[in-house]
Amino acid sequence: MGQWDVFLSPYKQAVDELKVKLKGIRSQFGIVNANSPIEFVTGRVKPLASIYDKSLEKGVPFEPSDKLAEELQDIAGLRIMCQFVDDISAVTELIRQRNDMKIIEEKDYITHSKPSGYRSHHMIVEYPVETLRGKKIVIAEIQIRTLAMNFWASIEHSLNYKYKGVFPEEIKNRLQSAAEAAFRLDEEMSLIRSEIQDAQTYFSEYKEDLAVLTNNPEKEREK
Ligand code: 0O2
Ligand code: 0O2
Repeated sequence: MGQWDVFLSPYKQAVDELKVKLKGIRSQFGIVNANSPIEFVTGRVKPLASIYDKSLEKGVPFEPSDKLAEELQDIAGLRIMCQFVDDISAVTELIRQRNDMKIIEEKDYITHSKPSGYRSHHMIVEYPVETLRGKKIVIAEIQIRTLAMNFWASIEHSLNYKYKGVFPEEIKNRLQSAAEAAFRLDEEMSLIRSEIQDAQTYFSEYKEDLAVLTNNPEKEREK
């Protein structure tokens, strides 16, 4: 195993464990027939090429070290997608109440969006993983955002990669107006939130009833 593999292995473990735990929140809402504030969860260990880019940006030597672990807080990254803006504070509250991770910083890019137009709530947490050499505390970044915020951020991220952060004026303006459109979409959806949630509850119950009728107990639990 190379030095990087050894360095990154607790991060991989943290991402795997946190993904299961955060997806678990969604399942628990399903079991009690409540609308989950979590739509879906993704996670990744930052690829080495991105670690390299970020270490250059931050002026930290590109080597597996405590310094790098301290400076790059998103080597382990989790992303929680929500349907509605209000779900974001519900999710952050659920995370604040947990005993299995310690929040060390929060960044509210929703009240104060970034100049690019980026919106999201970030939580930097310390999460302990058990390794062969004992307990290791890993720093992880949890990004919480709506589906609309996620759509904008994914598109902007790919364009950023192409233009290396220096966008032509035309693209920059388009991205700004797309960010405003995503903001308005979130607002519009919030206004019909209860209508949407009623429909979703109705559909879940319908699926459950149908599962009972067709005698498929496995499907009955799938919510
Ligand atoms: P399902 O039932 O397929 O939705 P892995 O690392 O491969 O073991 P995972 O979770 O499969 O773990 O991969 P990843 O990339 O971390 O997370 C992807 C999850 O997000 C998958 O769910 C995708 O289905 C889900 N996902 C991605 N985009 C969307 C989206 O736009 N809407 C919804 N609802 N889900 C999305 P699962 O966990 O595989 O389950
Ligand atoms: P990836 O994996 O490519 O997404 P700081 O040290 O606080 O000054 P830092 O460490 O860059 O700044 O943290 P920040 O800005 O709070 O969060 C960084 C991550 O948030 C990024 O990770 C993105 O995932 C996301 N992000 C922040 N700003 C933007 C933005 O303008 N557009 C998009 N699309 N995403 C953004 P990376 O490093 O890009 O890694």
